[in-house]
Amino acid sequence: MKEISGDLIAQGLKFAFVVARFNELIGERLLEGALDTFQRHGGNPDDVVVIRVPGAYEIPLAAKKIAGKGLYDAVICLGAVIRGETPHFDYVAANAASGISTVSLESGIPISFGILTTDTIEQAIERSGTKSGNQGRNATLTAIEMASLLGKI
Ligand code: INI
Repeated sequence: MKEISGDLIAQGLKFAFVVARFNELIGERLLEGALDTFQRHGGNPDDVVVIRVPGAYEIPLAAKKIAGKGLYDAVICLGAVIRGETPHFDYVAANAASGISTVSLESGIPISFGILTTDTIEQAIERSGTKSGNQGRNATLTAIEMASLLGKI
């Protein structure tokens, strides 16, 4: 039996981080956790580009453009979509999720989903560096593992 799995070594990997400015406070915490995780796993800050977009809805287009350059091993998408009183949340969250998955399949590189979709700002704070961890870290770890895995398959 042959088994293949990715490792968690970021040394030599080039990553793009696409961050939504909407709910900026949360986005910056996610980015902080993401960059710290990249470096703690051996990644070099010189191998990183950070791209800022207005909101989560715009993330897939920017991810597609940067993935298409062929310069990066993975793209990490970061942001927070927080439910309001209208169905706007559903459209923004659904477009971000399906757009990111489409871009990943089309580009052939890992595009990880580090976008929080929460009912309240408190839930977003909990998932961006307080009691429920930091989704930016998880998304970065996933991207490191997937970039490594794709290199081995
Ligand atoms: N964008 C977000 O990133 N998070 C949100 O919670 C959000 N809400 O709730 O409206 C949001 N809206 C903006 C959207 O992403 C687009 O920037 C806008 O619709 C223009 O295309």
